[in-house]
Amino acid sequence: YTQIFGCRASMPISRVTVSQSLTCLSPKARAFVERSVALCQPEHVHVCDGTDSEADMLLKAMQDQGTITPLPKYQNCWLARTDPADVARVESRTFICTKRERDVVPAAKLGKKSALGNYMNIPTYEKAVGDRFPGCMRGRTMYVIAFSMGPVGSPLSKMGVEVTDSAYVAYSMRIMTRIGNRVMEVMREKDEAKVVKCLHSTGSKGIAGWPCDPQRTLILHRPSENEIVSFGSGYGGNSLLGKKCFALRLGSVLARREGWLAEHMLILGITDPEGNKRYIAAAFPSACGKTNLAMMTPTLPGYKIECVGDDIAWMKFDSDGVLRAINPENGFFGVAPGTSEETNPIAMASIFKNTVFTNVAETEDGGVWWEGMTKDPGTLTDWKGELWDSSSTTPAAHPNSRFCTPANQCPIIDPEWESDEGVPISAILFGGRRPTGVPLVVEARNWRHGVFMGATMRSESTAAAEHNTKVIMHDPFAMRPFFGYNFGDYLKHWLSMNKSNREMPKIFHVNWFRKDDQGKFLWPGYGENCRVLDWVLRRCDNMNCFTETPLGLVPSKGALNTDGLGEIDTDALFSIPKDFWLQEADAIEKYFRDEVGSDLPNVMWEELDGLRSRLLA
Ligand code: GTP
Ligand code: SPV
Ligand code: MN
Repeated sequence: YTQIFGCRASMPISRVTVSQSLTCLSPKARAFVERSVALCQPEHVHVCDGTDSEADMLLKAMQDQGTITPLPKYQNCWLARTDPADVARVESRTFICTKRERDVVPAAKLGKKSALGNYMNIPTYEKAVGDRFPGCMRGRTMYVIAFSMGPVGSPLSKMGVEVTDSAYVAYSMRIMTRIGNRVMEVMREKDEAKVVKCLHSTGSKGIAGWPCDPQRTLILHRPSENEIVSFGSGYGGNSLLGKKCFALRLGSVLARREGWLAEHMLILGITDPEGNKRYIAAAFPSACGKTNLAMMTPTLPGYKIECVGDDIAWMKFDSDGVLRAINPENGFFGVAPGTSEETNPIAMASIFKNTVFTNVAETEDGGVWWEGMTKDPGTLTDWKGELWDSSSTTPAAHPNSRFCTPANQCPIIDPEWESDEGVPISAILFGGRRPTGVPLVVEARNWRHGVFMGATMRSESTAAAEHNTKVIMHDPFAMRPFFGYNFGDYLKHWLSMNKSNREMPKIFHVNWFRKDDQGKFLWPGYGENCRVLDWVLRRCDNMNCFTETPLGLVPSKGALNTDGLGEIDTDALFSIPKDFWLQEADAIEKYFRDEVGSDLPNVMWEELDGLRSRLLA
């Protein structure tokens, strides 16, 4: 055994027991598994077939080791409590590894800490793997999960193989991706050179409770090898490697190479009162409302919303020039706090069977609870396993606690959600949490202005990553933690999408989170957001219902349907404070200069000039 991931591997596969012959894997996937076995030296290899009995085996393994407990109030629901140090993505330990730093980090930041690309060179990568993985699965089971991102066999889908020592990861991958024998079959038949290789270990010597090693956590991506290596964390985006690591970081690299888009976006279908159906994609940063919008119950009569996906969109222009989108995922890994019958009844109707809850609180009758779910939960066991009641001063559920639920349980899952060719996208929304200054909705003047809107997105930080103070952060395209390559090149790629023979979607910026002087939301949000979508659709029909502002087009007076909403301060919702926006323009200039530099396409500078001159006109 020679090199794997750049370090010496030693143990031959013949020394481990294997659940089913590795010949079920395609030759390249099999070689990857054999190299991983040699490196990690597990005692047993389990190749996941996707059957129900396998699910039972994984659940039993997790219960035996104390990772999950049953939730008897519901059908086949489970509660996992993580180590308190392993509760979210760790951006500071997440790297893209390439030969040239410039492939990852924009020119302005070469050799310095960049906010837009975390770079690691190849020797450091090889040393990091060599320090962590040899023998890391000794005495334990390695699970092998062949998975498809997107409908199995669709031309828009991609496949991967994840090896992991975590039963929680194996079980969650069954929900979040399409796995098992049928995927392996397609993998054997198709061009398997592109199969993404994912190596994961919790990095824990033991298996009791929640195995992890936060001090040594690393999440590494090697685009040139189609490889992801993750160590030390069992949580969500750190360990379910199909999700952020593959579908966004490696995905964005593949998308650029192959001429499509891999984005942190929900996809929804919306039918208007005339029966006209369109699809909208929307990028909001983590914990900023994608799942809620994707499952929204519209308050305007005659509207119907259906859900294609709540987190990731892969989009490609077809031969007719129509932008087609698929949801590469198979489940929802959604934020629990704030989810209730009032805010998201559709999620509530989806999640109380076949679901793994992570870091929520448990009720006395074996159910779950989180902040915002109901008024009076009584006495609870909080996410850390301690007694909790309404006098407690800490949250019962972790702010980034989540449900992991099969997408097909969603009562409004779109009939086309698994279509091979994807759904046609009419509009793209960008948005974030902006407590001040930013209007409810603004339409971009054209594609390049829309790209500028995406590039200049900012949002209040949330609990979905390790940031702990509430600051307004730049988060271009809601992709800041997920770019797989140089952001300047990413912008050029987006600009290059605009071709004359294509039906370019209209682009909008939305903000559900503007507050008044008392800190109260100016807009009710949730189901009422359909009023904004109603205006968006009329704009997609090119109706004359807008006025021009320095920021772009906003609804003309009375064009936003606010019937029956009660008191809404639309002036405050749409005001464009000049001083605020001149400062915003300065902040954008500084960001472009300090973070991107000469990699920024000139068009972005022109758009910034345009914004400033419109503000000063
Ligand atoms: P990730 O899964 O981390 O990518 O998050 P997400 O973008 O899917 O966010 P999600 O829909 O789970 O919402 C996160 C938080 O925002 C929840 O606490 C919601 O209650 C809150 N939220 C969502 N939509 C709205 C809205 O329209 N108005 C207000 N005020 N809050 C909202
Ligand atoms: C996000 O943080 O955007 C998520 C959760 O969707 S995670 O899967 O942990 O990335
Ligand atoms: Mn997300």
